[in-house]
Amino acid sequence: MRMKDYINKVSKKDKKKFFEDGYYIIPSLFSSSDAKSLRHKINKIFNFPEKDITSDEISYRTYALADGVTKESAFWPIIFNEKLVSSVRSLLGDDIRYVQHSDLHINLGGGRYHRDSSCREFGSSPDWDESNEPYKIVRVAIYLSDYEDSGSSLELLPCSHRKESRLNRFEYTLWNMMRVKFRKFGFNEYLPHWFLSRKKNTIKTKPGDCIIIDQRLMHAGGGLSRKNYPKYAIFLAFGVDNSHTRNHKNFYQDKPTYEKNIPVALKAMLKEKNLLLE
Ligand SMILES: O=C(O)CCC(=O)C(=O)O
Repeated sequence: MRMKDYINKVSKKDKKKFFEDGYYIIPSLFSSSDAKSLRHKINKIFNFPEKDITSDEISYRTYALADGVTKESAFWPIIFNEKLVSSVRSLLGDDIRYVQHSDLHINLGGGRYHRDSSCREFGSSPDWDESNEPYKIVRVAIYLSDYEDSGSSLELLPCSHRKESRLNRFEYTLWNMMRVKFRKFGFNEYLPHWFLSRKKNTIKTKPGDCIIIDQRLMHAGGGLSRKNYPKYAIFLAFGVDNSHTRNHKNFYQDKPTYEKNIPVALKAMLKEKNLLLE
Protein backbone atom coordinates (compact mmCIF):
# COMPACT_ATOMS: atom_id res chain seq x y z
CA MET A 1 0.00 0.00 0.00
CA ARG A 2 1.46 3.38 -0.95
CA MET A 3 1.23 6.39 1.37
CA LYS A 4 -1.33 8.13 -0.75
CA ASP A 5 -3.62 5.06 -0.65
CA TYR A 6 -3.92 5.18 3.13
CA ILE A 7 -7.51 5.23 4.28
CA ASN A 8 -6.51 7.07 7.40
CA LYS A 9 -3.33 9.00 6.89
CA VAL A 10 -1.99 10.54 10.07
CA SER A 11 -0.93 14.15 9.49
CA LYS A 12 2.75 15.08 9.84
CA LYS A 13 1.88 17.17 12.89
CA ASP A 14 0.01 14.31 14.61
CA LYS A 15 2.79 11.89 13.78
CA LYS A 16 5.34 14.20 15.38
CA LYS A 17 3.08 14.50 18.40
CA PHE A 18 2.77 10.71 18.58
CA PHE A 19 6.55 10.29 18.75
CA GLU A 20 6.81 13.09 21.32
CA ASP A 21 3.87 12.23 23.57
CA GLY A 22 3.69 8.49 22.90
CA TYR A 23 0.05 8.20 21.94
CA TYR A 24 -2.44 8.82 19.14
CA ILE A 25 -6.23 8.67 19.32
CA ILE A 26 -8.65 7.52 16.61
CA PRO A 27 -12.06 8.66 17.82
CA SER A 28 -14.89 6.34 16.72
CA LEU A 29 -12.73 3.73 14.99
CA PHE A 30 -15.90 1.70 15.36
CA SER A 31 -19.44 3.06 15.24
CA SER A 32 -21.52 2.75 18.40
CA SER A 33 -23.51 -0.11 16.87
CA ASP A 34 -20.30 -1.98 15.92
CA ALA A 35 -18.99 -1.37 19.44
CA LYS A 36 -22.21 -2.82 20.81
CA SER A 37 -21.87 -5.92 18.68
CA LEU A 38 -18.24 -6.32 19.85
CA ARG A 39 -19.38 -6.05 23.47
CA HIS A 40 -21.86 -8.85 22.82
CA LYS A 41 -19.13 -10.96 21.19
CA ILE A 42 -17.02 -10.51 24.31
CA ASN A 43 -20.01 -11.52 26.43
CA LYS A 44 -20.28 -14.73 24.41
CA ILE A 45 -16.64 -15.60 25.18
CA PHE A 46 -17.37 -15.39 28.90
CA ASN A 47 -20.74 -17.19 28.61
CA PHE A 48 -22.85 -14.12 29.24
CA PRO A 49 -25.97 -13.35 27.20
CA GLU A 50 -25.30 -11.58 23.90
CA LYS A 51 -26.92 -8.36 25.03
CA ASP A 52 -25.92 -5.37 27.12
CA ILE A 53 -25.53 -6.35 30.74
CA THR A 54 -25.17 -4.27 33.89
CA SER A 55 -22.30 -4.37 36.37
CA ASP A 56 -24.76 -5.79 38.88
CA GLU A 57 -25.51 -8.74 36.58
CA ILE A 58 -21.83 -9.71 36.61
CA SER A 59 -21.46 -8.90 40.32
CA TYR A 60 -18.97 -6.12 39.49
CA ARG A 61 -16.38 -8.80 38.68
CA THR A 62 -13.54 -8.60 36.15
CA TYR A 63 -13.21 -10.96 33.19
CA ALA A 64 -10.09 -11.11 31.03
CA LEU A 65 -8.85 -13.37 28.28
CA ALA A 66 -5.13 -13.02 27.59
CA ASP A 67 -4.26 -13.26 23.89
CA GLY A 68 -8.01 -13.19 23.23
CA VAL A 69 -7.76 -11.55 19.81
CA THR A 70 -5.39 -14.27 18.60
CA LYS A 71 -7.40 -17.10 20.16
CA GLU A 72 -10.91 -16.05 19.12
CA SER A 73 -11.59 -15.86 15.37
CA ALA A 74 -14.59 -13.55 15.96
CA PHE A 75 -12.04 -10.80 16.70
CA TRP A 76 -9.65 -11.42 13.80
CA PRO A 77 -11.35 -8.82 11.55
CA ILE A 78 -10.12 -6.14 13.96
CA ILE A 79 -6.51 -7.01 13.11
CA PHE A 80 -7.27 -6.27 9.46
CA ASN A 81 -9.49 -3.23 9.98
CA GLU A 82 -8.32 -0.97 7.18
CA LYS A 83 -8.64 2.27 9.07
CA LEU A 84 -6.65 0.85 11.97
CA VAL A 85 -3.94 -0.79 9.86
CA SER A 86 -3.50 2.28 7.69
CA SER A 87 -3.24 4.51 10.77
CA VAL A 88 -0.56 2.28 12.30
CA ARG A 89 1.29 2.09 8.96
CA SER A 90 1.08 5.82 8.69
CA LEU A 91 2.56 6.17 12.20
CA LEU A 92 5.23 3.46 12.14
CA GLY A 93 5.90 2.66 8.49
CA ASP A 94 4.71 0.17 5.87
CA ASP A 95 6.53 -2.85 7.31
CA ILE A 96 4.30 -3.34 10.35
CA ARG A 97 3.40 -6.78 11.65
CA TYR A 98 0.68 -8.08 13.97
CA VAL A 99 2.23 -8.80 17.36
CA GLN A 100 0.79 -11.55 19.49
CA HIS A 101 0.05 -9.42 22.51
CA SER A 102 -3.66 -9.04 22.98
CA ASP A 103 -6.45 -9.07 25.56
CA LEU A 104 -10.21 -9.03 25.89
CA HIS A 105 -11.47 -7.34 29.04
CA ILE A 106 -14.71 -6.79 30.87
CA ASN A 107 -14.61 -4.47 33.84
CA LEU A 108 -10.90 -4.21 34.44
CA GLY A 109 -10.97 -1.69 37.27
CA GLY A 110 -8.69 1.30 37.79
CA GLY A 111 -5.15 -0.01 37.62
CA ARG A 112 -1.55 0.57 38.55
CA TYR A 113 0.76 2.82 36.54
CA HIS A 114 2.85 0.57 34.31
CA ARG A 115 4.41 -0.01 30.90
CA ASP A 116 3.51 -2.87 28.55
CA SER A 117 6.99 -3.19 27.00
CA SER A 118 9.13 -6.23 27.76
CA CYS A 119 11.51 -4.01 29.79
CA ARG A 120 9.36 -2.11 32.26
CA GLU A 121 12.04 0.05 33.81
CA PHE A 122 12.78 3.32 32.04
CA GLY A 123 16.00 3.23 30.03
CA SER A 124 16.60 -0.50 30.44
CA SER A 125 17.92 -2.51 27.52
CA PRO A 126 17.03 -3.72 25.00
CA ASP A 127 13.80 -1.68 24.65
CA TRP A 128 15.58 1.65 25.05
CA ASP A 129 18.58 0.71 22.96
CA GLU A 130 17.76 2.11 19.55
CA SER A 131 21.33 2.32 18.30
CA ASN A 132 20.72 -0.40 15.70
CA GLU A 133 16.97 -0.46 15.18
CA PRO A 134 14.16 1.87 16.21
CA TYR A 135 11.67 0.78 18.84
CA LYS A 136 8.35 0.98 17.02
CA ILE A 137 5.81 -1.21 18.78
CA VAL A 138 2.35 -0.02 19.70
CA ARG A 139 -0.43 -1.24 21.92
CA VAL A 140 -3.83 -0.65 20.37
CA ALA A 141 -6.60 -0.14 22.93
CA ILE A 142 -10.15 -0.23 21.63
CA TYR A 143 -12.72 0.88 24.16
CA LEU A 144 -16.30 -0.22 23.75
CA SER A 145 -17.93 1.61 26.66
CA ASP A 146 -18.96 5.13 27.51
CA TYR A 147 -17.14 7.00 30.27
CA GLU A 148 -20.47 8.38 31.48
CA ASP A 149 -22.00 5.07 32.51
CA SER A 150 -18.94 2.84 32.94
CA GLY A 151 -16.06 5.14 33.91
CA SER A 152 -14.17 3.79 30.86
CA SER A 153 -10.95 5.79 30.58
CA LEU A 154 -7.22 5.51 30.19
CA GLU A 155 -4.68 7.46 32.25
CA LEU A 156 -1.57 8.41 30.29
CA LEU A 157 1.72 10.03 31.32
CA PRO A 158 2.72 11.78 28.07
CA CYS A 159 6.39 11.51 27.02
CA SER A 160 7.12 8.85 29.66
CA HIS A 161 8.52 6.59 26.92
CA ARG A 162 11.25 9.22 26.41
CA LYS A 163 11.77 10.88 29.77
CA GLU A 164 11.44 9.91 33.40
CA SER A 165 12.87 11.60 36.45
CA ARG A 166 13.69 9.94 39.78
CA LEU A 167 10.83 11.87 41.28
CA ASN A 168 8.40 10.50 38.66
CA ARG A 169 9.56 7.01 39.45
CA PHE A 170 9.26 7.54 43.18
CA GLU A 171 5.76 8.92 42.68
CA TYR A 172 4.35 6.09 40.59
CA THR A 173 5.96 3.50 42.86
CA LEU A 174 4.21 5.14 45.80
CA TRP A 175 0.82 5.33 44.07
CA ASN A 176 1.15 1.69 42.98
CA MET A 177 1.95 0.57 46.52
CA MET A 178 -1.08 2.44 47.76
CA ARG A 179 -3.23 0.86 45.04
CA VAL A 180 -2.15 -2.62 46.07
CA LYS A 181 -3.17 -1.87 49.65
CA PHE A 182 -6.46 -0.24 48.65
CA ARG A 183 -7.27 -3.22 46.43
CA LYS A 184 -6.48 -5.67 49.18
CA PHE A 185 -9.10 -4.06 51.38
CA GLY A 186 -11.65 -3.61 48.56
CA PHE A 187 -11.24 0.17 48.29
CA ASN A 188 -9.65 0.41 44.82
CA GLU A 189 -12.38 2.70 43.56
CA TYR A 190 -11.65 5.27 46.28
CA LEU A 191 -8.05 5.85 45.22
CA PRO A 192 -8.00 8.49 42.47
CA HIS A 193 -5.46 8.51 39.65
CA TRP A 194 -3.51 11.60 40.60
CA PHE A 195 -0.04 12.46 39.42
CA LEU A 196 1.77 15.48 40.75
CA SER A 197 5.33 15.36 39.46
CA ARG A 198 4.47 15.35 35.75
CA LYS A 199 1.56 15.91 33.40
CA LYS A 200 -1.14 13.24 33.24
CA ASN A 201 -3.91 13.02 30.66
CA THR A 202 -7.16 11.21 31.28
CA ILE A 203 -8.77 9.98 28.06
CA LYS A 204 -12.48 9.47 28.67
CA THR A 205 -13.82 7.09 26.08
CA LYS A 206 -16.90 6.75 23.90
CA PRO A 207 -17.80 3.30 22.55
CA GLY A 208 -15.58 2.53 19.55
CA ASP A 209 -12.71 4.92 20.42
CA CYS A 210 -9.19 3.69 19.82
CA ILE A 211 -6.02 4.79 21.61
CA ILE A 212 -2.66 3.77 20.16
CA ILE A 213 0.28 3.97 22.57
CA ASP A 214 4.01 3.31 22.43
CA GLN A 215 4.39 0.14 24.52
CA ARG A 216 6.91 1.96 26.74
CA LEU A 217 4.45 4.70 27.71
CA MET A 218 3.42 4.74 31.38
CA HIS A 219 -0.32 4.30 31.72
CA ALA A 220 -3.03 2.99 33.97
CA GLY A 221 -6.53 1.73 33.33
CA GLY A 222 -8.84 4.46 34.55
CA GLY A 223 -12.36 4.48 35.84
CA LEU A 224 -14.11 3.50 38.99
CA SER A 225 -15.35 -0.02 39.24
CA ARG A 226 -18.75 0.75 40.82
CA LYS A 227 -20.58 2.15 37.81
CA ASN A 228 -23.86 0.92 36.33
CA TYR A 229 -22.27 -0.65 33.26
CA PRO A 230 -19.00 -2.55 32.88
CA LYS A 231 -16.04 -1.24 30.95
CA TYR A 232 -15.25 -3.32 27.85
CA ALA A 233 -11.94 -3.17 26.00
CA ILE A 234 -9.99 -5.00 23.33
CA PHE A 235 -6.20 -4.77 23.11
CA LEU A 236 -3.86 -5.81 20.33
CA ALA A 237 -0.41 -4.85 19.07
CA PHE A 238 1.59 -4.03 15.97
CA GLY A 239 5.31 -3.43 15.49
CA VAL A 240 7.73 -2.91 12.64
CA ASP A 241 9.55 -5.98 11.39
CA ASN A 242 12.69 -5.84 13.54
CA SER A 243 14.41 -7.39 16.55
CA HIS A 244 12.55 -5.20 19.10
CA THR A 245 9.23 -6.51 17.83
CA ARG A 246 10.47 -10.13 17.89
CA ASN A 247 11.71 -9.67 21.42
CA HIS A 248 8.33 -8.22 22.43
CA LYS A 249 6.43 -11.11 20.83
CA ASN A 250 8.68 -13.68 22.56
CA PHE A 251 8.20 -11.96 25.91
CA TYR A 252 4.42 -12.34 25.70
CA GLN A 253 4.41 -15.73 23.96
CA ASP A 254 6.41 -17.16 26.87
CA LYS A 255 3.57 -16.37 29.25
CA PRO A 256 1.53 -19.45 30.21
CA THR A 257 -1.74 -17.79 29.16
CA TYR A 258 -0.51 -17.18 25.59
CA GLU A 259 -0.87 -19.39 22.52
CA LYS A 260 2.48 -20.87 21.56
CA ASN A 261 1.50 -20.70 17.88
CA ILE A 262 -0.78 -18.40 15.95
CA PRO A 263 -3.73 -20.45 14.57
CA VAL A 264 -2.97 -21.68 11.04
CA ALA A 265 -5.93 -19.85 9.45
CA LEU A 266 -4.94 -16.56 11.06
CA LYS A 267 -1.35 -17.07 10.00
CA ALA A 268 -2.44 -17.43 6.37
CA MET A 269 -4.56 -14.26 6.60
CA LEU A 270 -1.68 -12.31 8.17
CA LYS A 271 0.72 -13.53 5.50
CA GLU A 272 -1.61 -12.47 2.73
CA LYS A 273 -1.85 -8.96 4.18
CA ASN A 274 1.89 -8.72 4.84
CA LEU A 275 1.25 -8.58 8.60
CA LEU A 276 2.86 -11.87 9.64
CA LEU A 277 5.91 -11.61 11.87
CA GLU A 278 8.17 -14.49 10.74
O1 LIG B 1 -8.07 -1.28 31.49
C1 LIG B 1 -7.48 -0.44 30.82
O2 LIG B 1 -8.07 0.50 30.32
C2 LIG B 1 -6.01 -0.51 30.63
C3 LIG B 1 -5.46 -1.87 30.74
C4 LIG B 1 -3.97 -1.86 30.71
O3 LIG B 1 -3.35 -0.94 31.17
C5 LIG B 1 -3.26 -2.95 30.11
O4 LIG B 1 -3.88 -3.96 29.75
O5 LIG B 1 -2.03 -2.83 29.94
